[in-house]
Amino acid sequence: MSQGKPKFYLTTPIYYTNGLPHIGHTYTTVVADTIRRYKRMRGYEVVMTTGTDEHGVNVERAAKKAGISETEFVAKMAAEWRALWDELGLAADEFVRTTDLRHVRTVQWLFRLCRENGYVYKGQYTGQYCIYDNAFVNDAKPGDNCPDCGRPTETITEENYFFKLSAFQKPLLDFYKKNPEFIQPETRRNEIVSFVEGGLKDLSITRTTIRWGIPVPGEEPHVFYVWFDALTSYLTAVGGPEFEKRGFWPADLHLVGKDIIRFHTVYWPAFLMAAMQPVPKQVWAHGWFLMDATKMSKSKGNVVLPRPIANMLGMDALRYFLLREVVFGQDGNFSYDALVTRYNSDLANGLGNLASRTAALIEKNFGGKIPKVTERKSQDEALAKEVQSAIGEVLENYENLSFARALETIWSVIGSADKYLTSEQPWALGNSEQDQARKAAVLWTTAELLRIVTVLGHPVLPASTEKVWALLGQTGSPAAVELDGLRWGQLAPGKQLGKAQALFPRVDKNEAIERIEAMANEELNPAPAAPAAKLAANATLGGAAAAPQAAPEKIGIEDFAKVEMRVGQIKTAERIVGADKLLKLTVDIGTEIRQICAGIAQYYEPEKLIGRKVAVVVNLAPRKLRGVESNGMVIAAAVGPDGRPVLAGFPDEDVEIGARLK
Ligand code: ME8
Repeated sequence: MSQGKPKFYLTTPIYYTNGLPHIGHTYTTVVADTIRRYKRMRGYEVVMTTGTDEHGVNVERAAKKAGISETEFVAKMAAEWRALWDELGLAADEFVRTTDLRHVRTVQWLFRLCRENGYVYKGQYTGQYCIYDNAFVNDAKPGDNCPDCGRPTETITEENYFFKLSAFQKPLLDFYKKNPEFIQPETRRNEIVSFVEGGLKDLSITRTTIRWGIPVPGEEPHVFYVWFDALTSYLTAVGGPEFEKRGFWPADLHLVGKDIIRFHTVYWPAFLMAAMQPVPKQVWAHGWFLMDATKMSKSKGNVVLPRPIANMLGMDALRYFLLREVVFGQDGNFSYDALVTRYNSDLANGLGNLASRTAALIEKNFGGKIPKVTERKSQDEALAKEVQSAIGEVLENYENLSFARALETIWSVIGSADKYLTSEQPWALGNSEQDQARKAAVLWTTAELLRIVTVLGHPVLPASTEKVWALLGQTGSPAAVELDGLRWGQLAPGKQLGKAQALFPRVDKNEAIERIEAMANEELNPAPAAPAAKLAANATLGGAAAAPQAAPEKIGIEDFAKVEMRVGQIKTAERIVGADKLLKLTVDIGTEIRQICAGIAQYYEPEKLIGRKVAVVVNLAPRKLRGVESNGMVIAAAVGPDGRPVLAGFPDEDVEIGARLK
């Protein structure tokens, strides 16, 4: 079994259940998943945890709004988070929900220890509280907004249990000094050290104004303050009070966004010191993915969702982009344009092209069997040397969580292989013995390079490297290769290549972006289930064999009446940069002027549309197309096999603008 293997425990934050995962949450989880895979390939027994942070006033409110109990609400949300991570192949070993009984016990245990050791007392607290971030805002006055989210704070006075954080200023500073690796990256470390040097105030860790929380035993109505509860989940995941049995505590690595570093590097070690329990070894705070230079939030309408990207380009493409685009630790901008550009250049033209080209050449020249090398030239040796030294570099970069650099190195090796093929031109060689020998040397060298790239790239590109692995005729999975034993020269000749398969089909940038955005719109503004779909679902539930669908389901007049269509007049029309198919229109619908995007740019000249009367669906939820808000829809017929749009209109009558279509 796994006895004797060194252990490695890493965590993602446990995410709030009042929203669904966006690209920011996906980022941290992708990083954790990549480290998990990498550490396994280096011989570690790894536990990675994630989970959901389910208590607090936000959940109380959201459940009330949804008209269900908190328990039901969080169960639903936790199931959605878990399902999405599964769908995206981000497989944590443990998933902690803060409503789990095992977690409730751990929190109560940790509190008892802190209290027994004299670090907890009862007091009155009055302060400004941000209900959105579940945190008191230090030094805020009534009327102030929350510095994090900008929303108004509320004044709260209540009896709380306090944690004597002030007693930990010196122990924490000593700890940071003795463990310079504890806070990463360096800049964050400096920030935290000066924050702690500035003095620490005691911290309220219970609430009586909130109902939805873990009860403080024997002290009801006190429930735990959200951070005392949430941080403890890291211990829950690996055994709670009995953590010693599993042997994974203290955690090797807490991965967090920079927004929550203080909680992890000040409060958390202090709680553990107070309870006289081991303190984690490292907290790594990465930067934010920004959209249009601001942090994503649903209220700003600028969230990027992971599922549509994974559906369109594959999850590996998203993983690659997130890790390659931004230096780990710094902020970065997310853009669909950059994503698809990288996909086409690095994955389709880079790795994908090298793999299919190499396989096709081996197929053609050696019947699909990896050739045997009989003689080497200096350029073969040079490439071998480059790859061998890249192995060391990549491992070192993974070890330091320098993902972008690890990938840069791997891709520079891919680039060298392309150059090597171009200069050696194995396709131009003939059938003489000498030419055959040269072809064998060149193609073995390229295949060996590809094998090493596949193994090195596996932690980041788990699904597609499995495919390349099979294509190279290798058995098992690259995940089973021990990175420490990876060397140039291990590719055995004579192996039969696997079947060719599309790895990263090239995509048309504009089309791909439009499709991703359409899927994202659908996910953010789901259409209510159509009666037909509901009926079909019922039939299946009833156990009847799925009957072939006959004519489309008829809808009642009341369903039709839900669609509000009006006569509108186009006031302005212009093309949208980067979106060949879309026109941005402003349309007068009688009561207001609306901005509407229409997919008609390839068939209508914008200038000729001005003044034209069109049929408009006016009660469609607003959505963004290629980043441009569209508030309504212009009706067109789809004509011919290409679905050429022909605008519906009113040529014969002088209809009034705003008239309703019935
Ligand atoms: O803070 N860019 O949960 P949360 C990069 N429950 N990462 C981002 C991001 C962005 N734009 N947005 C979110 C909580 N993240 C608490 C944590 S832990 C004991 C309790 C990631 O749902 C990043 O890791 O607000 C950030 O720290 C985390 O999601 C916040 O998730």
